[in-house]
Formats: sequence, structure tokens, C-alpha cells
Amino acid sequence: MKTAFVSIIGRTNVGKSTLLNAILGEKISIISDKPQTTRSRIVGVYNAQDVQIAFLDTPGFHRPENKLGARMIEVAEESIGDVDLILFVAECRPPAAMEREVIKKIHVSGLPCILVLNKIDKIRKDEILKVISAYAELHEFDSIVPISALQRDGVKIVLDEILKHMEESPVVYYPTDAATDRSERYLASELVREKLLRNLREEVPHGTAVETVLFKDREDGNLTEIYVNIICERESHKGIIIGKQGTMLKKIATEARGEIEAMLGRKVYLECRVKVKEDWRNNESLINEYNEF
Ligand SMILES: Nc1nc2c(ncn2[C@@H]2O[C@H](COP(=O)(O)OP(=O)(O)OP(=O)(O)O)[C@@H](O)[C@H]2O)c(=O)[nH]1
Ligand SMILES: [Mg+2]
Repeated sequence: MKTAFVSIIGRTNVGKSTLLNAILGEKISIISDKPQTTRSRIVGVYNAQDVQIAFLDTPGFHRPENKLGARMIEVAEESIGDVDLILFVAECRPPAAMEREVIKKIHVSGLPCILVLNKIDKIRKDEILKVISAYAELHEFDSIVPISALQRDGVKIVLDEILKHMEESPVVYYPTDAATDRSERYLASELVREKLLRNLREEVPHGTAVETVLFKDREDGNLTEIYVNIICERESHKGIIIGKQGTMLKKIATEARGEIEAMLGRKVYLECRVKVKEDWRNNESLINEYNEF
């Protein structure tokens, strides 16, 4: 077997989780158009004949405005450490200060690094070469691959590049039939959080967390009962999340239930309660209670 641990790092919102899901052909990590979607490190396992790649999807680099953000950055920085290879994902445009800072960290680590320039569907073809040479001046990347994770364009090339860096290993680190190290219980809470991010605006979704309080298969067979708490920061946010006559919460729960059913392959009963915890994103113990880092 050939195995490798690969960290996917980069600024927030560049498409790291979209790339992971595209590589795996399965939704492991949640995605949204808002920054700071991924909050903790999540392992996605790619299994093929004689090959296992454990990808670490990580929170995106950003300027933190609270203790939760600072913790997320720590998680991202730690992910640059003990791996075989780094996939540095950036949008395909000239490198800005944030990208230069991340490159410094990569440089210090001394690890091999593939630069993935994402979202090429949004720019003109002749721009791509300019961006590649701007990046090539900053660091000796092992390779630079322009892709569109959204359109699955170039994803296979990324995999081929990773395969070049893999070595024989006497041990396999993850079961060969599982695509992630996370429980269904955790993935269910993440899917609810994704729907909060997709349906709500401004500060409201960023101040939410989701905890699964009960996850139980009914004895008669095909139904899983899931009870979750949606935590938000303010009483006024609670009103927005529930919406007029409960319409918003119903929409969020219906969308989440559909995806959880697809993931589990069975019917789901999902109940969501909304709770307020003032300013929990600045409270260490609440941050640890509501997140599995
Ligand atoms: N146009 C375009 N959009 C993309 C592409 N890849 C991802 N996106 C979009 O970019 C946004 C962010 O994607 P994510 O995968 O959540 O980004 P991320 O880097 O994981 O973000 P964080 O978890 O916040 O760090 C979503 O709206 C995606 O649909 C792409 O190739 N092209
Ligand atoms: Mg992400």
C-alpha cells in the first residue's frame, strides 16, 4: 500500500472543502459562500487500489475577531505540521498579503507543497499564466495546478500530483471502507450548520453552533431520530432563525433532513431547538462544548 497524510490549507472561502468533496466524490465537509465555514479539522479518506490518502480539511486563514476565530487559526496552523504533503489552495488571482503569510509558514515547515489555484472558471484563460508566475516567484512549489473544484476541472491532475509524492507504508491508518474519521452524529450537526450558513445573513449564521443531543435508530428499522440544539448569540438572532411562524427554522430543518437522509440512506426524524448563549464565541469552555476540534 501507498499512503499519505495531506493537509488542505489556505485562506477562508477559497474552496478547500469543495476540493476535498470533489476528490472523494462524496460530501464529507460542509460548504457555503460565507467565510469561516469549516471550523475544525476533518479527515476525508481517499481509498483506491493499493492507495490511501488521508486529507485534512482545515479552517481557513483569516483575521480573527473572537476567540473561536483564534482557535480555528490554531487548528489550521497545527495542520501544517505532521503531514507528508501540503495542498495550498488559493483563488487564481495575484497573491495578496494573506497568501504571502501562509507561504512563509509553508516555507518554515520545509514540507513539499502543491499549489492549487482554484476557481479558474471565474477568470480569463490568459490571466492564469500571470498568476502562476507571480506565485512561482514566492516559493518553490513542487507543482502548481489550476483547477475549478466546482466544475471538477483539474481535480484528477491534483490527485496524480499527490500520487507522485506517496511512499510505501506497512500500515494503513484508516479503514478502507470509510470516507471520514467523523461520526454520522457529527456530520448530521454539520449539515444543519451548513443550512444555517446558507439561509441566514450577516452575523447571525457565524454566531451559531449545532450540537446533536440525541441520535438514535428506532428499533423498528428504517428511521433515525435526531435531536439537535442550534445555539445562537442573541435573543434577536433566535427570532431571525425561527422566522415568522417558524418558517425559517422549518426551511432549514427540511433542507438538512433531506441531506442527512441521503447521507445515512434511511429516513430521518429531525427536531431542531434554538438556544441562546450570549457571546459564546468568546467563552473558551462554551467553544469547547459546541465544537469538536
Ligand atoms: N466559481 C467557483 N466557485 C467555487 C469553486 N470552488 C468553490 N467555490 C465556491 O466558493 C465558496 C467557498 O467554498 P468552500 O469549499 O466552502 O471554501 P473553503 O475554503 O472550504 O472555506 P472555509 O471553510 O470557510 O475556509 C462556495 O460558495 C463554493 O461554491 C470553483 O472552482 N469555482
Ligand atoms: Mg471549508
